[in-house]
Amino acid sequence: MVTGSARRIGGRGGLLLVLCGVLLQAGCAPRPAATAHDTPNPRLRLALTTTPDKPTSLDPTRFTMHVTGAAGGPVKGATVKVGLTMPAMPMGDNDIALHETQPGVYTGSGRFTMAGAWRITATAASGQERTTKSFSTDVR
Ligand SMILES: [Cu+2]
Repeated sequence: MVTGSARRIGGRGGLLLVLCGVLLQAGCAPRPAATAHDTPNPRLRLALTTTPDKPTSLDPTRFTMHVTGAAGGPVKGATVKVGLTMPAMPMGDNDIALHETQPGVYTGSGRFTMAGAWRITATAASGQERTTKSFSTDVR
């Protein structure tokens, strides 16, 4: 008989798996940070993530923008870019065009040129629709 040895595998291991899942979700994607330049458009919604979540100055950062319409579906064929500025000082133009890599998903890479608080100003255009949305991120 071997049934006895199989008891109670799992209890504690299952709890550890749950804790790890919670920690993995606690990343720090760029936070929406509305400015006077923002022009919210319910027919052109923008959601941004960066890779890595917390960018490092001078290393490449990948920008991934999900563009969705009023019904939540992907918006294909849009023109999407992000501009990187620092609220605290002039840093010149740092515009990055994003290219559609999956339906409604636009990606591109660029560099933050110093550590500190940066603003990411995203603009998208599709047909007659336009939108501008600002995000903030802390670069180390
Ligand atoms: Cu600066």
